[in-house]
Amino acid sequence: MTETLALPTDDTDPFGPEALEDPAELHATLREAGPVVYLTRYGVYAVARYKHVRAALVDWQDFQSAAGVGLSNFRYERPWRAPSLLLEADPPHHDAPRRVLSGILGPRALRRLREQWFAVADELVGRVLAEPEFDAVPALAEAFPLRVFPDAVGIGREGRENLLPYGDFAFNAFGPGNDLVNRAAPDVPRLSRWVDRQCAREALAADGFGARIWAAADRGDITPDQAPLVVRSLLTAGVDTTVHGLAAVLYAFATNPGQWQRLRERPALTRAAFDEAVRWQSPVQTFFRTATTDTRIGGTTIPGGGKILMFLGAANRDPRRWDRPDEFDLDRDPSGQVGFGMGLHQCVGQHVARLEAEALLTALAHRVTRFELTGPPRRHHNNTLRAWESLPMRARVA
Ligand code: OVM
Repeated sequence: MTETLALPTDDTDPFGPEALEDPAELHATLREAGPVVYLTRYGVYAVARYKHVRAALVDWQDFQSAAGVGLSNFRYERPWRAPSLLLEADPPHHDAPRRVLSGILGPRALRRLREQWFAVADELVGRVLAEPEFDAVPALAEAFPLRVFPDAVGIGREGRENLLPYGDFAFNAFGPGNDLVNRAAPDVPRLSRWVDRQCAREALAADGFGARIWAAADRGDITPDQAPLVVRSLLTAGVDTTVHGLAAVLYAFATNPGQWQRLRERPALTRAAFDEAVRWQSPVQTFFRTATTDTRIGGTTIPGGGKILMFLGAANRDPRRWDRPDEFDLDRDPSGQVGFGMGLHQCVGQHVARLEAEALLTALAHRVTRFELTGPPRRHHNNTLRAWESLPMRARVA
């Protein structure tokens, strides 16, 4: 006889203010309870151990994205906007847009931006460090991506203040319709109209990521009606993610001055430092999948159409996979962390994010000997992002 263990359940709201403020306790509870835990509040299946999160991420056949990667199940509910051709699609439809964007955002294609982004970072850091104290969220984590990324996409100057609120809403919209979603809802039609207008060929500069997406349509690599939606993916996923990734690494160094010293001694650690910060903070905390058909995870059968909530942040601190998981440590090898996902849908913009981090950290390492928090850091709550509102800091300069 096959032994069947009762499926553990949990009634915590992972999108409630307590869990968003500090998810560590919930993560530990879910990891300890078993490979799969039924979340009674939303009727979804939580996966928090590294092994099973990773397995779900790479198994796109059994865990589809086309029914949405948020709580909403597109089999039964109408999404708030036309689904993303990348994020909310499965093979074969997913593949042509993915191939096009992978080329445009790949390491080879980014080489032309490197020198300029390092110069912009240097100039920005020089200006910020002229003040003895600053808030690293607006002054660095927001300012740097907003200086380089919209220009790289090739959108106009007007309305760029819409980018962060739009991204914040898109990441909130993967969760339940709670206060975070409802408070922003009145602005969404206006924000969406603005974003959609930026995706048109005429709105985009001749030499940016956006124009390259349209050029791919001209070549027939994607269709002309796909091009604006691929541009929209850049504008949705490319700003808030990097802002909070950079905030994570700045927070990591402000609270681990010995690690900053190590980085300054060995600049080659810069790239691993960003990956370790992404592991440690997991700026993207969660994504859902939908069971394509009845599918087993660690002895539990997920019914076809059931939603699986993958806790990337919990997997990235699973003690079964990581030694001293709660420590930010440049000596560890962070590769294998799932903060960028894994498999077919793994973050297509990760090379852009890494380049931004390398430029900013390099500029800071040239001047700053030590960061110190000067007040309490404050979180910004979002249904998907582990985000920051404020990181008040002082930087000691060489
Ligand atoms: C998209 C997209 C991709 C990744 C994350 C994301 C809002 C959106 O293709 O629009 O979050």
